[in-house]
Formats: sequence, structure tokens, C-alpha cells
Amino acid sequence: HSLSINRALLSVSDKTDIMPLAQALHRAGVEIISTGGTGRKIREADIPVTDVSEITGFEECLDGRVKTLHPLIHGGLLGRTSHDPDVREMNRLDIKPIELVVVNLYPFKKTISDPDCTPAVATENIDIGGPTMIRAAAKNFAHVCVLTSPRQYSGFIETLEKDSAIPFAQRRQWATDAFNHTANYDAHIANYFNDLTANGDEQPDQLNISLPKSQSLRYGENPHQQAAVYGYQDEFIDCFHGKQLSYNNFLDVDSALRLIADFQDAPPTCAIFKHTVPCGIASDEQLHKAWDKAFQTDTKSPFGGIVVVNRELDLATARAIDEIFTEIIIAPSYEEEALSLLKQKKNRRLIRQQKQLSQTAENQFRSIFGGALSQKSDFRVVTEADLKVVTERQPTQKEILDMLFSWKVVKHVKSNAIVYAKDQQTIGIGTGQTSRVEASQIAIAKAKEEGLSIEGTAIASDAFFPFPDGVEAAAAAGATAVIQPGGSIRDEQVIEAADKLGLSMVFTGKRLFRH
Ligand code: 93A
Repeated sequence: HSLSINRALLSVSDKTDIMPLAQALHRAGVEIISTGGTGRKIREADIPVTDVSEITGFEECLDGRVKTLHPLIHGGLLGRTSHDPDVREMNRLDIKPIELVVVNLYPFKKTISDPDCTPAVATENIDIGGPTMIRAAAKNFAHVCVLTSPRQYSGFIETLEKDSAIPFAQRRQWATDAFNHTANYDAHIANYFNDLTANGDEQPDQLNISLPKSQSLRYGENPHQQAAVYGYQDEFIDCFHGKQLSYNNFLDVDSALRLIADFQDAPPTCAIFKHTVPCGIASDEQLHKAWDKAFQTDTKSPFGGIVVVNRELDLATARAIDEIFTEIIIAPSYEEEALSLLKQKKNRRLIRQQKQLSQTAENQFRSIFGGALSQKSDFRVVTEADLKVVTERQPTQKEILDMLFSWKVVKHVKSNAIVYAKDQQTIGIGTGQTSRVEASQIAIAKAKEEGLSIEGTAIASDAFFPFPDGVEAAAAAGATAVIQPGGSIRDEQVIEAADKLGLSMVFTGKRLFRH
């Protein structure tokens, strides 16, 4: 059944596009009922408005906390106008049906995203009347139409002007949107209080994940798997050119953004990724030199890879990247000439990074059987002060720089991970092996294949060396400095071996597994 609209209640915090909607309703002869701010705005355009308080006979009170919470409003939203007993009761109580509700809520999420927001301010931004109307109208979608987002207005106006009525299927769709709108809103409130009451670094007692679909994806990890992406990726990136990001692309971009967050304050840095794993990273005074050095680490893997940089992408760097088939480029900004060059490839995805991941104190979630894992993201960057020298030989200043660099990289390599680095350049990356020694062997073999020498490198290990053999193999390959968490029961033996080989070794006291 199609529904004709006689009375509409408009009460919106986000007043985007409310005027065209009010005008369309007025043109269609609909009576507009409204709350304070919304009503004022509509009246300014000389459109007649009935105040909610005129209908309820009760003024807006308690600082606006009680505006629409009244049986003459909620009766009008919940009454089943096709059901005789309801109609008789509504007549007896002088309740008039309201066929359209347009509500969006107090901006709770926006309010709490301000770092200066106090719990009192957050609490005041919990909307009560809004969700109540949305929920009532959505429950009664058989007799009421509900709109909760300005994005829906144009579709509504079109239908109203064409058919003077709103079809059942459309009302049910908007009711579905409405239930999701309030579920999402409540999830934000509950999570805010969960975090507030959790002690210190504790994880909250309950996890409410309510994320809107941000995009349907063509497929998942593989073409036979259906997929979609949820949440607020647009806050962080703008993919302004090329094909839509795929499921695997999103994973790659996530890895790239995590790594580059650790190089925010570093010199110009370029990292190349393949399948969420970095295959070459380097810093230099100039970005294009950083690219050259990163590419030297592994000249095969970057085909079809992802490049992320921590500086405006200039023409020289763009030219170098352009020589290799690159799926995605991520930069904070692009020089004009670089952009016109890169845009020549129609499918290559170009991303502008708008926000650092480290700007959000976010928990990281992963789906597992029966639920999810949650942990605090690790955005802390290691500094020289965190290093404890455990060998007789003190590291040179150059070794310290190389160790810090390799440590920042190894954090982003799948475990077991080994990284050899020199002069702010990865020389060999060994990733995802089940044994640490094998990871090291792979790193060395890859360096050799690329004609790079391990001589004079620093080696970083994401977890402690359980035996002296790993350190001995690194020294035999040419490494002179070792950075590792330490903490093995055989640390003494490992240190002894390092001393015997004349290595410098530091402990960070922090493990960097990446599973
Ligand atoms: O404080 S409330 O929870 N109490 C209410 O009765 C009520 N009714 C509508 N907030 C209430 N609203 C909200 O006011 C709406 O959800 C909307 O976000 C806002 C619109 O107010 P105004 O028209 O004065 O700008």
C-alpha cells in the first residue's frame, strides 16, 4: 500500500538540505510540524510551521531535553491507521496521525571526537526524543515513513512529486536504514561509556561493533568470495583516481598506513608493499632517492605493489614509480606535474592520505571464531633512549641509526621477521617464516640476488634470538650490529657469542610480533 502524507514532523540537528525538503512538502500541501531550531529555519523561508508545543500544549522544557516526548506526538507515530480500534482510540484522545518523520540525531560521535570533550558535554549530546521518534516511526513503517539522512531526501521528493504517495517497499527500506541509524548511534554511546568506565588500559567489558557499509566490494580475497567494507575509511584516505579499492587493496593500504605512521617525523621515506608485507623501504634527503633505495632491496616484488611516501610526491619520484606497474600510490599530497603523469594510467589507484592512523587512539580488532580479538594499536616509535647496549662494544652513531631504522621496519613485517638495513635502506627482508634462522637466510639470499651486501648492516629481529646461532649467522653474513627485544633464558649465551664476534647489540625490551 502506498502512503499519502498529510502531516510531517521535521526535527534535525544536521540541517543539510532540509529546506528543499520543506519546500517540497509545502508544495504538496503537507502540514509541517517542527521543533525549535528546525522550525525557525523553515519559517525563515516563509513556509508555515506548526510548533510541536502547539500540538502537545506543553512547552519545550528542561533545556530542550523534553521537546517531542508526548503521547500526542508518539500516538500519532504509533497509531495503526488501518486498524479500527486504533482509529477509534485516536479519535477519542484527539491524536492525529503523523505520516512522515524526518529526524537526525544530536551529533554524539562528532562531539566525543573533540579531545576537549568532557563526559558532561558528551552526556548532554545523548539524544532521547530523536531516537524515540525514529524507532516509533520505523516500527510503524506500515503507516509511517521515516527519513534519517539528508541523502534520502531527493529520492523521497521525487517519489512524492511523481506519485503523491510512498510505496510500502520504500518505507520498509527507510525503516531498515532507521533501525541501523539508531543502532549505530547507541553503539557509539555504549562504547564511549565502556571506555570511560574501563580502568586505565583495560579493554572494555563489551564490544559494540556497529559500522555502516562504506562500500560494496566486487569480491573478497578471491573472486568467488562476496565482500564489503565497513566503517569510516574516508576519514583517512581519499582514493581520487583509478579503480575502486579491492578487498586485498584495503588490507595493503592498512599495512602501508601503519608503517608510514612510524615514519611521520623521519626524512623523506618511501615504502613498497606486496601482500601487506613491505619489500623495500628507505629514507633519504630526497624522496626520489628514497624510492631508488627502496626499490633496490627487491626489484621483482614491486610489480603490482603498493607505494607509500611520507612527503608530497614530486615529479622525479613519480617518474621512477611510473616505470614499474604499481597498483596503488599513497601520498599526503601530489605535485601538479606528478599528478598529470600518474593520472595517465587510468586504472592505477591514487590515494591522498588525509589523516595519520596514530591520530586516533584506536583499538585494533580482528575477527576470529566466535567473535573478535581487540588490542591497543602500537603507534609508539622507538628512540635511542629505549636502547640498552648489552655488548662490550658500544654501537657507533651510524649503527644506532641503522638499528633504529631496521627496528621500525621489522615491526611491520610478518613474524618471524628479520630485517637487515644500512644507511636508512633495507638490504634484506626475511618475512613470515616459521623459524627465525630461515627468515634470516631468506633475507641474506634475497640481498645477494639483488647484488646488495650485508656487510656493515644492522640486523633487527622481531623477537628474541632463542639461541646464539641466529646472531652467529648474521655476523657470518657481514652484519655488525644487532637490535632485538632480548628476554630469552639464553640471553647470556647470545651476548657472549656477540662479544666473541665483535658485534654491538642492543635490547629494546619490546617484542614486535605481527601475526
Ligand atoms: O533532548 S532530546 O532528547 N528531547 C526531545 O524530546 C527531542 N526531540 C527531538 N532531543 C530531541 N530532539 C532532537 O532535537 C532531534 O533528534 C534533533 O536532533 C534535534 C532538533 O532540534 P532543533 O529542531 O531544536 O534544532
